[in-house]
Amino acid sequence: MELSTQDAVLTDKELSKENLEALINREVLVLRIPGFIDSEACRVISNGLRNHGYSDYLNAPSLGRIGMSYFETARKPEIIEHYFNTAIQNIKILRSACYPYPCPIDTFRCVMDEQWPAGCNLQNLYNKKMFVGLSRCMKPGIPLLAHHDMFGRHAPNTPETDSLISQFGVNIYVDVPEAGGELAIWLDEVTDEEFLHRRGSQYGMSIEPLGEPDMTVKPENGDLILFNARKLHAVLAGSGTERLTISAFFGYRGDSSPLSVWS
Ligand SMILES: O=C(O)CCC(=O)C(=O)O
Ligand SMILES: [Fe+2]
Repeated sequence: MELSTQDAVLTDKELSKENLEALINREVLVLRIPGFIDSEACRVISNGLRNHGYSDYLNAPSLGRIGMSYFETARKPEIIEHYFNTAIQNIKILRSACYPYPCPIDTFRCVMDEQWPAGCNLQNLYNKKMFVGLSRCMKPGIPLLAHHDMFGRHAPNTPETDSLISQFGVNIYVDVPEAGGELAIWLDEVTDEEFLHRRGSQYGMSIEPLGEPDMTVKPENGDLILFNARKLHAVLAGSGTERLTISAFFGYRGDSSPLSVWS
């Protein structure tokens, strides 16, 4: 394990119970596994994703995605229904876009299950399976606005969100621009009420007024990066090429409970 206390990034060769605990116990802010997928897999998978094609988020203009984020449902019953109706189909779409490589989020789910004593499951909600493995495409010059990720906002008063102790962002970087595209993190944790107030009518907060981020991580192709999604975070604009990732969240509900994954 190689730990730089200055920026609180733990870089390791593989996911393990120990490095997951370091992240969960807030000893580190970011856990990075370089080479989670190799460069040939990155090339084949990014071609497969591009060939499938991206469509825009329902509520975040100019941000492309394959699959759907539960964040897009915005508590609207018809969109929630659509999310669940397409969840398994979207998992299969991701798999076929990655073929002949395994979809890296499937591999991630297996490794999490292998390493965490209580295992790791696909998240259930309203007695239905959620989707996992959202692929995002960010165009050059356009940042992902600052936000935190709160499952509870989108599914309030459910046992699945009430039991959540913490929520982590998971990203596998399949094609990242040479310049820009950093994951920026601020140490602040704001209440969801404050966040919703400060973001106004945008899906997130503008980055500049927040001042310098407390840390930035520049992802490399093939990296798996996990971080505390309750911290304010953003993606800085990249230059030249699109930035392609496959993403998820994982939830922690105590040492003897299974971890869970969803998008
Ligand atoms: O693409 C990234 O580096 C992070 C995106 C993000 O906001 C998330 O995964 O929660
Ligand atoms: Fe996020």
